[in-house]
Amino acid sequence: MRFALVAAAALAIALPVTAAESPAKVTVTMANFSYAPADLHLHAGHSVTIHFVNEGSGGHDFTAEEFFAAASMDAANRAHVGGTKGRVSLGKGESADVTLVPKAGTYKVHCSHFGHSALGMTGRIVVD
Ligand SMILES: [Cu+2]
Repeated sequence: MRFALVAAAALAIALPVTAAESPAKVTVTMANFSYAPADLHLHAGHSVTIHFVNEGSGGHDFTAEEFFAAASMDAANRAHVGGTKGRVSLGKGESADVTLVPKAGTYKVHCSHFGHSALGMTGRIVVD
């Protein structure tokens, strides 16, 4: 039984993934007090994995209610963005991946921590 599981796992790893099926990946880095990149450009209708990293000295988040609400994603990814909160919250040094299919539009991003957006923690997502 154990061998069968290992064999199945090895097979899964060996299966080729075509370029069309593998989602694009982008990284968003949170810092004190900015996002890099501040302007995220995504392709409408194409699956993308957004890798969020918090390199700041404290907690930060990526709040984009309209962007996440408009995007298609499965339940697990929806949970990563806090459901209807539309927010990826990370403690210092944490990271998280969210895979979704974005909808065309221009969306605002901000950090909901007190005072952070005033200090420059804002951004924009352009999907076209
Ligand atoms: Cu912040």
